[in-house]
Order: sequence, then C-alpha cells, then structure tokens
Amino acid sequence: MKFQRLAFILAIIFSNSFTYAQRFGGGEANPKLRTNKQALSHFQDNRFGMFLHWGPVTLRGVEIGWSRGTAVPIADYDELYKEFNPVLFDADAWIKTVKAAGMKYIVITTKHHDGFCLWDSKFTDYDIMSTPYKKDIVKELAVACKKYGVDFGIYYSLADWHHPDYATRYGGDPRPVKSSKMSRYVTYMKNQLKELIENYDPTLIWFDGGWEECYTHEIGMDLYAYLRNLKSNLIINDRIDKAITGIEEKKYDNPEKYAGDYETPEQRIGAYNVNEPWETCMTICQQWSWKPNDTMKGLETSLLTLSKVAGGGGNLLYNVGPMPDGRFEKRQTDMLLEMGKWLDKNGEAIFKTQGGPYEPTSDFVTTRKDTKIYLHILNKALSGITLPIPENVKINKIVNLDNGKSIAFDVVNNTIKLQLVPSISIPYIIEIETNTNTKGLRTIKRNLY
Ligand code: H79
Repeated sequence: MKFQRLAFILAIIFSNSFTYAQRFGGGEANPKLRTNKQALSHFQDNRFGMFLHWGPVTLRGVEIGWSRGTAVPIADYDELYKEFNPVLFDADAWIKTVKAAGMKYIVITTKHHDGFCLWDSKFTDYDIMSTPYKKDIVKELAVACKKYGVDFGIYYSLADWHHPDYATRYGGDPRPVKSSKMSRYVTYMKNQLKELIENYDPTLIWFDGGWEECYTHEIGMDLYAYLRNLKSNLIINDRIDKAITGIEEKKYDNPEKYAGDYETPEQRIGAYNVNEPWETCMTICQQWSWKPNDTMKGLETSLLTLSKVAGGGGNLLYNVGPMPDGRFEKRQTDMLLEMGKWLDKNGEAIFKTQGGPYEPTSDFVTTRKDTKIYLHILNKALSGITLPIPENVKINKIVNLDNGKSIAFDVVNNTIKLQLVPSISIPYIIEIETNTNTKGLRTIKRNLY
C-alpha cells in the first residue's frame, strides 16, 4: 500500500517534470505559448520546404537586409524598389518547381530587415505596389500554393531598419533613436500581420531578427497570443521570442516560458532530437538572396543534408534566391528537380517519418514509420553494418529501396549484421521491415554500435 502511494506520488512528480523539461513536444502545451499538436505534426510530416529570399536588393546581387548601409549606401538601397520590375515572375512556375522538387511548403520573405514589403500593404507605401511591377507577389504565391496543394508560409522580420519607429539602427543610419517609438512599431507589425493572415491565410509565420535589444520577451509573448487568437492553428517559429536558436546551438534554463512552436537551427544540421520539432534553414548557394555566380551546393550534398536532417528528426527549409527578373536560376531548378526524382523513389523514408531510433553516425542515419526503419547510408564505401536490435522487435525483411532487392542478413546475439555493396551514389536507403510499430521505440544510443 505504502509503496503504491509512493509510486503514485513519484509518477505525478515525474509526469510534471517531463511536461516542463521539454520545450515543445512534451505534455499538454500551454496554448499561450504553443500551437496545437495536430498542426505541429502536420508541419513535421512535411519535412522538406523551400525558403525564398527575394526583394529589390536582388538588383544589386548583394545580401538582403544586411547590405543596407554596408555594401550599398542607405540612400541607394532605399530607392532600389523604384527599379524592381520582375516581369518574368510566374507564381505557377515557382510552385510547380516546388512540387517537382518534392517540397511540401514554402516560406517567402514578405518583409526582411530592410523593411520592404512584397505584398500590397495598406499600412505602408514601401511595398510592391510602389514598384514599376505593381502586382501583389505574395497574393499570387498564396493562390498558386492553394492550387497545387503546397503549404504557404511567410517570413516576417521583426527587425525593420527602415521603419522610423523601429528603435535600433544598423549600417550607420544617422536617424536619432529617440525619435522612434517601439509601441507604434508594434502596432504597425500587428496591423500588417493581421492583413497578411486575413488576405493570404498562411499556415506558418517565420519570424526573424528579434534578437535586437528594442524587441523584448514581453513584446514576443504578446505578439504570439495576438496571432494565435487570429488563427488558432498557425505555426510560429521560436524566433518570435527571445529564446532564439539559430547560428549557434543554445540551451535555455527555463525554455518552457518562451513562446514559439519549433526551433530554427540556421545554416547547420540540427542536433538529433525526436521529442521537439525543429527545422534547419540552409541556403542552396552561399547567400540568402540572389548573387550572380554564387557557389551552389550539388545534388549529393543536398540529399545528404536532407537525409541527415530527417534522421535527426527535423525539417529542411532549403533556400532559393530568385533573380531580379522573377525567375529561378536554371541550375538551381535543375538540381531541385533531381532531388525530386530521388524523392519519387525514396520519399517514403523522408516524409511523415520520425527521426531515429538509432542516433546518427557519419556512416548512416535512420528514420522510421509504421513497422519500418529506414537506414540512410551516407558512406559510399561502407561494406557492412552491425546494429543492436531494439528490445522486443523481430526483423522480418530487409530491402534495398533503390532496386527493390532483398538483402540477406544474420541475427547474432540480438544484433543484426548486413552486408552492403559499395555504391556510386549516396544517400541510398535500406528498408528494414519489423514486426511492430517503430514509433514508440526508444532512441538507441551511439555507444551501442
Ligand atoms: O533571413 C536570413 C538571414 O538574413 C537572417 N536569417 C536567415 C533566415 C539572419 N539574421 N542573422 N543572421 C542571419 C546571422 C547574422 C550573420 C551576420 Fe552577417 C554576420 C550578420 C552580419 C555579420 C551575414 C554575414 C550577413 C552579413 C555578413
């Protein structure tokens, strides 16, 4: 009796600590800080999306936002919109490429740190309607996404170095800070975000730039509640608040008090984490916005990134910088279509999967779904693998997904040994069919194999 009572008390203590120990995945989410689980698991099922950084600055081929007042004098930068006329922009063509690449969602810069708005906003004239182009790009993309069944996400920078009320200066901007009033800027953001939600119905808002001092935890919490109230199943990244993940891996003592639905490692593959949603954002070339002759990542590198991200339990938001005339670069489209071809064959090892259960190594990562575990082989020369079999699991069959051929295997002392034939292309996928649902399997630590 005593023992039962103690067990009961311990169970309560531990169930609470699990709820609070995890930032996103654990326990019942606080609706003021997190979206609902259904929306989040749909987001995670998507696994692969396209990030798009675009605006008048592409006319100069330098980095969006950061080059205002550095590579380009502020007075010139702020006038570029008068020449922005992407006459070859075709929303259908973009989204067809997105589909053919196997991507399930997009996130487009509606406003970067430079403050220019890519949609028809009634709250500023510094927008697409003041350019010679005069057509609402965000609207056309939202419509095309609906048409092709692609989730539509928007990027919105909290930092706005152009807006007079935004209270931090960048790039040697001489305007005195004391003339700025953050509360007015917050109202401006709320008006614009409401406009974006009501007019274009995004599934996701990707915030950025909230690291500057004038943007506070209180503003972030308030903004999160405001947006959640406007659209209850909206997905909002962690950068809406101050516990920001990005360039560096950061850990916060009490992350559960911060608003935001998922973590955002930037230009790096996130650490293995199958308990909390995360999304790596990464550029296909070196720069976020278009740069002529920028160095581009190849197909193998791109697919290895996708496998590694999925194996760690994350999404990949792969960034394209469209050209000033409105088109994607052909070499980028060609590479993305090759990714799509690979996914036509191997997509079942990426989409709607969980990461693990084996912790990633440099030779392989794993994903899982239903009764299957997918081994993503990352090393061309690898000639065999020995893995501990998860507890209470039986292996029924092993197949090479590329050619559909069965692979012979031995089970020795609860480990499985399989021989591999060195391959000319990586990653390639080995499908392990088990007798059980692999979803609930615990992570198998790297030191066990
Ligand atoms: O929108 C993209 C970037 O512009 C933005 N986030 C992604 C999604 C971003 N904000 N901060 N950072 C990226 C990191 C900052 C890097 C910097 Fe730099 C190093 C800023 C100044 C020095 C990169 C290199 C930009 C200018 C030089």
